[in-house]
Amino acid sequence: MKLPLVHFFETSFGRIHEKHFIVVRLDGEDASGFGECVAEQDPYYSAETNATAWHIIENFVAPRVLGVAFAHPRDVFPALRAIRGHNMAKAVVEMAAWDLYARQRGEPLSRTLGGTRDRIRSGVSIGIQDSLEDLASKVAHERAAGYQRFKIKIKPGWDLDAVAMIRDRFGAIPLMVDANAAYTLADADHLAALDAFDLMMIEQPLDYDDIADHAALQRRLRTPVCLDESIDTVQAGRDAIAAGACRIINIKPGRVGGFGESIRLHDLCAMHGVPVWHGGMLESGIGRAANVHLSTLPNFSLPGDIAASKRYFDPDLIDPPIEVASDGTIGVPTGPGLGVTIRADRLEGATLRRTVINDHEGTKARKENIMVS
Ligand code: OSB
Ligand code: MG
Repeated sequence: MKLPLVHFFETSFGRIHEKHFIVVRLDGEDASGFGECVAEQDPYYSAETNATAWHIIENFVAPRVLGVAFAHPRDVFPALRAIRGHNMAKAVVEMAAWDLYARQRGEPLSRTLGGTRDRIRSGVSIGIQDSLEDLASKVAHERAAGYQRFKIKIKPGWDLDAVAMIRDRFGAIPLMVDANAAYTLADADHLAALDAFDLMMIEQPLDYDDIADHAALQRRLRTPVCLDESIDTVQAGRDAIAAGACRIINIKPGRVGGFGESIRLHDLCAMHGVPVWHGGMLESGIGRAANVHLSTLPNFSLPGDIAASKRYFDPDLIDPPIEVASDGTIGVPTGPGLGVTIRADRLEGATLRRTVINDHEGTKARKENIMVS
């Protein structure tokens, strides 16, 4: 799919104006399930890209899933164990299987996942802007919309001044920063200056594999460290907590291999008293609705990066779009599965390429490639 973004989004690794992503539809006997892959065009947030995800889904995930009688969608991820890494490719199929299963049972996905609330707390992620003035007007706009937490992206050269400006102009709003791995431990003194601003947390300041360095940094900061990119498996979460590398974890199901692994990570964090919140990857309504459902689990105790559809896409691929109430909460859809209507016409309009993979009695996978444009 290709969808234009309402506003460009800039992180420490670059600016995008449109979103390219894969949607998987999994057809069962009496229903279909949908999933949205969070891989991007470039291997900057993660090693995966849309091209690698397509390759892995088509050649390695599909043959292990199609025609197999799974008792429960939690059995899908373990069935993909032979495939190393590629969690985003695995997750999109696994999440479509959960949606399919929930629809077959006629229950909202939140219930299938073990969720316990009917509204979730919403926060916004504000990208790097061209000027502090632009940042101030973004914060003012999102504050007026009622969001419960404000996150700004930072990088060297766009950090202390941006935070100082927000504290100066907006006072004690719930504020945090996300560096997307833009710093090294050599920047520890610089990052410690953030302690003066009472931030809720600093997200992923250092590199992906730097668990030990994050632990060293956390020892020097009063501000809690939250890990995103580093936690690409449940085991990485366990090791990061044991090492003292973070006090908070951001869960994105695409990053850890789907809902089953997200639930395991959520439960592990709960056991260690580590609060979690749901991350976002600029998803269309399909992935956004999935994120809303997962956020109903009890240890998602902090507002997540799940904001209104209209911040990203207009129109979104779903009806109704995800909306945020004036108290900064989002109602959880109550219909079967994702509980939102995926607009076939808009899906069609956004489609760049489609592949149909069939399974006949679990023996031969027949593939039919259709280039749409
Ligand atoms: O690090 O959380 C991140 C978007 C793309 C890639 C990585 C990240 C993000 C966001 C946006 O912060 C969250 C959202 O609004 O979807
Ligand atoms: Mg992040």
